Amino acid sequence: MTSGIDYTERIPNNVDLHEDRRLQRALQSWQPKFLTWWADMGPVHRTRDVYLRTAISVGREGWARFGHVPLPDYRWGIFLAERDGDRRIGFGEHKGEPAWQQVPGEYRADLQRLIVIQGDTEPASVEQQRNLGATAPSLYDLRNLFQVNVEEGRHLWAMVYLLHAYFGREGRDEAEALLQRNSGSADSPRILGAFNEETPDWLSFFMFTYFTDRDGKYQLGTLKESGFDPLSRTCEFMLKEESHHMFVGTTGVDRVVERTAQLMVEHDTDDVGPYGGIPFAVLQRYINFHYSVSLDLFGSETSTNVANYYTAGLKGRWSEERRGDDHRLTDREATVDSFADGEICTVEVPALIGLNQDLRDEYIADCQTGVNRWNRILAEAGQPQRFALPHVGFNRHVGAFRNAHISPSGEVLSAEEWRSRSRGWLPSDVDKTLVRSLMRPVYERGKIAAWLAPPRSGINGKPFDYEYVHLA
Ligand code: BYC
Repeated sequence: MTSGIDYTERIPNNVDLHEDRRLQRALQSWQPKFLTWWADMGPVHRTRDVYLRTAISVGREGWARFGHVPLPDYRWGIFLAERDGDRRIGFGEHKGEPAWQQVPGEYRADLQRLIVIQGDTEPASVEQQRNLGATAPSLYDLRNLFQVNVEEGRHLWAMVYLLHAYFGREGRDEAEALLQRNSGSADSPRILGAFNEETPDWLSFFMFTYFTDRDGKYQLGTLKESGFDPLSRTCEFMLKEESHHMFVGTTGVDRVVERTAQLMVEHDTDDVGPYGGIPFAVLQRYINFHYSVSLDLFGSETSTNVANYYTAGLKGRWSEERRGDDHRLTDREATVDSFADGEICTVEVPALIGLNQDLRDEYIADCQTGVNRWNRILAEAGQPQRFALPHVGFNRHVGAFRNAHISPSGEVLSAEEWRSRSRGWLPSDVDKTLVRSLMRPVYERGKIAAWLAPPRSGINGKPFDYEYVHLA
């Protein structure tokens, strides 16, 4: 395998695809279906070209090229991080054995399922975001949206490559199904809940890229540890691309908060809606929604699935290498959240079955850093309000709290209390209407919508007023 990528090939790749004609033919027959899906379900907004980053190498020193590309000409390809011939499995009952280059028969079904679930989220997010181009707040933001979209498309390619290369007929069928399920479809929805929610406005987009893409970061981080080396290597490279998606979310919400704080100071009021901003309380309700929906993506606090994945060496922990234990966990215990007899409590469980919460806790700590940033922006503007992550049991549909009614501050409520009070904690129709009313497109170079501040710097050293997108 080479670290450079040959763009003269029909499917650019660094996996020596030309040496396996059958696999190459199978992927070449999937390629037009992908392009049809992109045309039907991908970005609706017409552009002449977009200033995009394209991967050209997986090496440490420089892996991307920037340039204006017509979206339909974007070259999706297959890129795996370089192979470490000495890599060994770092956890579970196969700890210390050489990493697998082929799928072990006994783990085939589990691995396929993990890859399908991961693969399903990638096109789902493109579908969720397909109409956002019509209301972009600036050309800079429009470019970032398309960058995220093309990379999610590439992450789908990454999973489809694994399915085709290692899972035979069933893998090929699953690759087809990834294009047939659709976000929000009544008959054939996407697998995980958050990927069937709407992303109807740019505030939702920034929240999604902050909270939901961050689940992607953590899940990919655990799959990067996998004993199945091709999965590990593809996730390692995906994580490089993923960091830009986090950046879009983090700085996107920063800029909304900055503008809201400016308007609060200027007009001496919390109610900045009439001045073209998004009020603090609305932002808090969007945080509540996107955070709680994203927590559901970690599965249950106790899960035999995750115990089996770990023991088998398929899915590790976040920063597995840095953990100071035996990396097998067979005789360890962990404390996880629970809800029993109408009370929020914790229980001791075997550490292996508590691993979903282990990952979720890492994620929560990371989410808190964003809240701290946004609160600093408010403090610097001299405003007393502070954002907070809601209680982990708030608005949950998966896991220990799925049948509980819990307020953002962690109060246990009756179903009736929840019905009357939850409207104040989740985005209401009035909030959504207000946010949508602000979503008027701004396509003029260097201009920006009134509800968010411009970015501190542009992309790849370009100024904010660079022509990031040429419209059709
Ligand atoms: N919705 O044992 P349990 C990303 C199912 S995001 C619907 O508690 P487990 C991205 C579960 O499948 C990262 N169903 O959970 C972000 C199981 O079904 P089966 C995506 C759910 O299995 C933005 C049953 O309930 N990658 O990359 O330990 C843009 C019992 O589940 C949900 C991954 O998630 C749900 N929320 O963990 C673009 C990594 N939760 O098997 C991209 C791969 C659970 O009984 N997936 N269920 O039929 C996994 O590691 C695990 O499957 C999960 C669930 C963490 C999702």
